[in-house]
Amino acid sequence: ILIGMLLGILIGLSLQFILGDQQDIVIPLGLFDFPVKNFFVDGLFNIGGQIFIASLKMLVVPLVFISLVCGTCSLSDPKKLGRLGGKSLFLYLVTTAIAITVAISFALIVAPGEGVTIPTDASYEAKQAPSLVDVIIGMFPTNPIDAMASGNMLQVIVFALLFGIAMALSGESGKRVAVLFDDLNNVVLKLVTILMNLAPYGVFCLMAKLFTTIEISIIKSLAKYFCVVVAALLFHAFVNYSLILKILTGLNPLIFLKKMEDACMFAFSTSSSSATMPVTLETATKKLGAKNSVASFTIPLGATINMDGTAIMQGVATVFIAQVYGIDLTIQDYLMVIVTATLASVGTAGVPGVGLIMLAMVLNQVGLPVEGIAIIIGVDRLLDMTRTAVNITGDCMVTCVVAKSEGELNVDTFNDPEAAKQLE
Ligand code: DAS
Repeated sequence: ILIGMLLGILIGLSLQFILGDQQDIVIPLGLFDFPVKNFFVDGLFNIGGQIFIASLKMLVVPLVFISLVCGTCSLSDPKKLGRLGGKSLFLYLVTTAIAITVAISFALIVAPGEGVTIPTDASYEAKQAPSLVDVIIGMFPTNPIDAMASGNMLQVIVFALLFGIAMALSGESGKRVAVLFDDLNNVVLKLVTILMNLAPYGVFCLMAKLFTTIEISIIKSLAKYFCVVVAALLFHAFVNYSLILKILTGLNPLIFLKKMEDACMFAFSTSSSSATMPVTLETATKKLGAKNSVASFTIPLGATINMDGTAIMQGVATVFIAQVYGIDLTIQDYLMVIVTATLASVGTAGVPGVGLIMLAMVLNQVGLPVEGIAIIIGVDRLLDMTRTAVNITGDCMVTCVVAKSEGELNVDTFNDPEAAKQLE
């Protein structure tokens, strides 16, 4: 997968360099002219990349529903579900608050917005995100089939939990259905493994297309902003997660980070926590040793509401935009940013392009001009890839902490470097 990704980036950048300002390279072949970019980038790479993402997203709803039903009905004590929910929600919110605090601190130290001129055409139409109340009410599906068809993950999670609890309380019938769901879970996990074989090619196509077309030059004008976000992301993933994991579980953070490699490459290539979820779930159970009864709940929940990487972008972007517009924010404003961004990650669960929608909410909260988003949107695509990798790493870290605290993590599997190597 790593080779596929690097090769794709290399080919994409080379094509971009060869193309220069031309729209396409045409090779005359006598009978017809062969359009290189059109055929490879808009054709082959585009089709390959979209099919790969579609194949991952195709798995998300069946995998989450079946594994969560299996996980929930296997919980011997339904009260345990309350503990799992409480612990994971608490940890998800705390790590997001830590993330944005780190981001604001880094941005205040480096001051990336100083001296950046406001482009005259800065305009950005903020899409409205649902309110927290709407999200909480909206978590309960009126039609579970519609929730699955539309990929409303919070509703799928709630229905799966309720169905699993009902199965656990249904005596013999519940036991018979549980056997069926266990078999279904094995089949869907086999499908995930089959699709992993596509990964190197799919990742190659996604990277080749992206790096042929992405505006690398824009990074220069926003270099400080870009570097501060990446530095905060790396700090949060390598330092904060390592400290929390070590302190709360005693597990070796280096082993954890090494085992997160594949899932992070998927997240980086797809820029989507939900598309990466099948790989994240496999990583949490097969590589990190968390039992399905925990991971089947914490991973889908995390992919939906836990976005530390996104919160980091929001923290830096808020300080950056305030500096560009010469607006001084008070300590109260920054505390408001931390609370708003932390709660917004729940409020914008699973919304596409969630990072910028949440950022508009945060900027509004502290009276900053939302059109400031237009200044940073040019580098957002590259940052989205990196922060999505941090988002899913946070999901797995919390899963390890919750599983370990419930005695549902197999430490031998966690420490075994060979565990699930075949997942690649
Ligand atoms: N791409 C989002 C995700 O899937 C993150 C973001 O938009 O910031 O996690």
